Amino acid sequence: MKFATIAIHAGQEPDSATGAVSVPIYQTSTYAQEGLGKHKGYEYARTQNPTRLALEANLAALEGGAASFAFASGMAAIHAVMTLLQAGDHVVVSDNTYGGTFRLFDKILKKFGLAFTYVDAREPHLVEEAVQPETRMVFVETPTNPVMSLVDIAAVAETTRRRGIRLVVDNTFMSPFFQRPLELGADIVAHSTTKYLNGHSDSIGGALILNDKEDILRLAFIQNAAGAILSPMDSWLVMRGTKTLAVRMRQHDGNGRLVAQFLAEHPRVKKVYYPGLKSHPQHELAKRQMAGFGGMLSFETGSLKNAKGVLEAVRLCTLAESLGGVETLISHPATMTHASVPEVERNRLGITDGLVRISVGIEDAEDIIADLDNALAHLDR
Ligand code: P1T
Repeated sequence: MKFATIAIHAGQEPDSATGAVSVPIYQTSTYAQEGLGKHKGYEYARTQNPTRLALEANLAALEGGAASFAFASGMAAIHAVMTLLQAGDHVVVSDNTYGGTFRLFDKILKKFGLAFTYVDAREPHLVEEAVQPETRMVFVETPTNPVMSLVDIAAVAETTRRRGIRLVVDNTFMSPFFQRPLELGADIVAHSTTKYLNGHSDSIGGALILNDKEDILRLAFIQNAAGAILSPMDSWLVMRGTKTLAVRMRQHDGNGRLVAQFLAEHPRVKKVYYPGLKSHPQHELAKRQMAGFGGMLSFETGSLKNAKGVLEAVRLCTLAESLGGVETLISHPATMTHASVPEVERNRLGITDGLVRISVGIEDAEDIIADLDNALAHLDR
């Protein structure tokens, strides 16, 4: 079956008790047992919940994995995957990630004896060169948040496979509709379901999807033992989201291309970061690795004053953190999503005070462009 069909049907069996076509929200903490050790496979809702299990089956099918685990947030999912490791282990990380991911690694996990090396993962050989005898994982985002750099997943997977270490790919920006890292050789896919998978800016969640039998058992244990599970209500919301993932992603992509092109031609915009533009240095890799370019882009206005000018002049675009919802969101990475990255490092990565990020929504593209056109008109050249 093809993607849109899987999105609507995987994990979505009619409810066994009533035939309800929409998986019910099993809002319960526990399950009655018939006798000691006699139950229907459900004991306690941190461990098993039918609504969460339905979502997990859905997400596993969409990413082409054998199993999936849903967590209370994207950060909870990323934290869970890191607890596959132990003190003394080393991780190679793409130097540009969501600021919260860097914060988790740098401010929390380092204290527990994990070591991290950040590399420009646009160059697969730099990943290979950073691998040490203690390296147990490579963690990358592609495209990266917010400067839209790509990592060649197949090339990095060649290294990780040969060295016997895990490759974890945060696939939040593309969603499985445009990119399926497991098929390219990654071992584990991480998501903030808060974004495209849910798609309506009304739920926080995260997920991991993978194939390896032993890691599946380990993550099932971690999910239950550490307990950062996704609630039944949020599981239901994300399932409702994935049913329309295909149609939404097509529209995000169509609008993203139009907005990127508009910005690229605008005399007051210094630079646009969007993998769908021919000017993107990794445009060829984007075409090979992704089935579309999506709705995320950033652009350089040249100064904090200009960035502030745009962010405060827009009317349709909403100034807010987050991304991947139906509505267009606009943000300032340097002071919002990436404030925890040191300034020197931010500037090196291109996360300047003049950088503005847009999560292009699925409104009519003409309206988004008109709003940006109006906001940009006020800027200094
Ligand atoms: O917010 P949460 O659901 O915990 O997900 C964290 C996360 C993980 N990975 C990526 C690539 C992300 O972009 C995020 C969250 N990002 C934002 C809130 C943002 O505005 O960029």
